[in-house]
Amino acid sequence: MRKILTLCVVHQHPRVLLGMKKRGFGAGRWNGFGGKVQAGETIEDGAKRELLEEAGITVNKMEKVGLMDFEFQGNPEILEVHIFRAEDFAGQPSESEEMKPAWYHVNEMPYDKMWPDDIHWFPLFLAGKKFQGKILFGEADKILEMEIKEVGSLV
Ligand code: 6OG
Repeated sequence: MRKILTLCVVHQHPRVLLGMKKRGFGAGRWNGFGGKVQAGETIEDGAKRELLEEAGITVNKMEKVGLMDFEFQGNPEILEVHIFRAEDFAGQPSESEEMKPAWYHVNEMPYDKMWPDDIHWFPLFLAGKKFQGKILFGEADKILEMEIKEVGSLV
């Protein structure tokens, strides 16, 4: 069983826009903005919708830069997360029920308050690379197996 999710990070070098997840899956962690793709929308449109819902900003152009499969031991569901980079946006990032946005300098990423996988792929993201991989998590979201590779293009 696969669940298609989006994750979008606004990158205006040397800063990135992250959001503190206030509730639900990943609550208490900084992350990009995103969520489930709805029936009838493209994955990219889903990412744009989530940016507007969660951060109050509109993005016209984004690029898919990462594709990660996340699996949790004992759970047959695979989270297929499509990771996008956006540079330009319209509007003022603002807090929503789900996320509290903040800018971080790329050298001061709050990795200790992010998903444990992020420290492994964010450097590729920040370097403008494309990447693909899969991670198996165990108890307390500990990484048990990991495979991340840089790729030339993504579908
Ligand atoms: P909702 O269920 O709130 O969307 N997501 C992850 N992000 C990172 N960095 N690492 C993970 O490792 C993740 N698993 C899921 C995808 C969940 C949001 O969280 C992201 C979505 O943006 C396990 O609708």
